[in-house]
This record gives sequence, structure tokens and C-alpha cells, in this order.
Amino acid sequence: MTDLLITVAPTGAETTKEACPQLPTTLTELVSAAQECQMAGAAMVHVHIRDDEHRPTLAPGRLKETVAALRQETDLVVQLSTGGSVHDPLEARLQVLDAEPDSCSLTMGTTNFGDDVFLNPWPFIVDLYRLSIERRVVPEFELFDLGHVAALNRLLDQEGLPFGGKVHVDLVMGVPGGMPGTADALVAAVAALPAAVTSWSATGIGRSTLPVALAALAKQGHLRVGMEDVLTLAKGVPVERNAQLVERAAALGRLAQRQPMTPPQAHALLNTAHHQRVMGEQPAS
Ligand code: KMH
Ligand code: ZN
Repeated sequence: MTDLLITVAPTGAETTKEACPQLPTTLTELVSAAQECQMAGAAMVHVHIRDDEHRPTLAPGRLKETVAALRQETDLVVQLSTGGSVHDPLEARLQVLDAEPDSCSLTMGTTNFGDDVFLNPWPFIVDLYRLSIERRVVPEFELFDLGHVAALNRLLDQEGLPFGGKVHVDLVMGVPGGMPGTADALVAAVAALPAAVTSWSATGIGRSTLPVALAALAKQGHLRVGMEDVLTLAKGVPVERNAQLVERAAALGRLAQRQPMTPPQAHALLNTAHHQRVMGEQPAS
């Protein structure tokens, strides 16, 4: 049994602070949530940030400050979202890499996203992928649909392996407009993954969170959890702290004989630039 990578996505871009005051939207709240989640078993944090009015932002200075604070206060692998919100322009999403995270999300296709459209045209995917290689950032391929799995095969065939040589995927399931958050859909997506994939996790949005987590564990996958994806622990029971979701993921993992992976193990799994420096394989930049 391999150890279990738990990624926490504490904030997202869709839920408002008004609707959910316990959502970590300030830097202090984010760092504190990240620390708690690390204690609970998370090894990577998927980060969306907010402005002073708690609205989603990709402000470069704020992203840099966030990466620095998370590095200072936690050991977590820091993954910045390049998906941002559905309203963010593609250029601003490319500039996310200027903040020099360990990892970045990279969504493999356009998808309907509730009433909106999450835009990821092929040339943007290729530009972002090439930039991630140039900047030595490990991408996490976000797959919202079976078509995105095919697009990942196409990208790897066309462009070769990512920075670090590992191919890590996250199946984002149950988005209205994407693949459903069911065990059947998960099995189909996993069966279609490219042979080059070295690790994958899954997350189920809303009420699909538990079926997807259980199916992922049954298929030897890893888990992503967090308030970006789900705001209740059970019907009518709100999530108060992201760590509750990490604790639950860790408990499910232990039931399945999987110990939560530590942050250094996660760096090694993804072969991040940080891991390569620690191993003496790459000079500090
Ligand atoms: N907020 C969604 C539109 C990602 O982080 O890369 C996109 C998203 C995916 O959350
Ligand atoms: Zn995200």
C-alpha cells in the first residue's frame, strides 16, 4: 500500500465570505488553516487567494506574499491555482507562475462550470505547460471530464514530460458541466489515464465528496479535500474548519491501510524543484 497524499484546497474562488464566514480568505486565515491541515495530515495546499474585500484575485504581489508565508509557516507543497475564477483573463492566469510556487494547477480543457464557462483553450494549455517547464514548476493536471483525459494524452505526446518527470493528475468530479462524481466515472477516467501518469488524486464536489473519496481509495488513488470543493460534513452540518475535512480523509485513508504522506514525501512524489535541491540534484535558483 502506498502512503496517501492528502491535498487541501481551503478556499477556492466561488464561495463568498458572506455566505461562509469561516472560509479562509485573509492571509492570516489561510496560513492558520494550512498549518492546522498539515497537522491533520495534509501534505500539499492548493491555493486561491482573495483581495481585501475577500474577492478572488490573482494580484502578483499578493500571490508572492502568500507563497512566501506558506513556505515560512508550513512545510506543505505549495500549489497555486492557475484556474483562478471563471472571470480571470488567460494572461493573468499565466502570470501566476511569476510567484514561483512548487506546483501549479493546469486544467486540460474548457468545461461548463455551473452557469459559467471555465475557459482553457488548447493554445493556453500549451503555453502554460511550456511556461511551467521553463519555470521549474510541477503541474498538477486537473481533469474535469473524460475529454480532458484524452487531452492529457495529446499534451504529453506533443510536448513530452513535465518538469521533474512525474505526471500528477487530479480528477475533479461532480462539477455541474463536468464528469459526475461517481465510482463508475472515476473507474472510467482512471482506466483512460496515460501510462506516463505516476500519481493521481480525486476530489468530488459537494455531495459527491464521499463517494469519490471512497472510490479513489479503492483504486489506490490519493485524495484532495477542502472548502473549495465541499462546505458540509453531512446534510445540514457545515464545515467549520478545513482541518475537519483533512482529518476525515486521513481517517478514511487509515481504514484503507494508507498513512498520510508527509510534506517531504509529497515533494519527492512530485519531484519538485525543492526536492531536487534537497537531494543535491539542482542548484538553488
Ligand atoms: N475556480 C475554477 C474556475 C483550478 O484551481 O485550477 C477553477 C479551479 C481550477 O478552481
Ligand atoms: Zn482550484
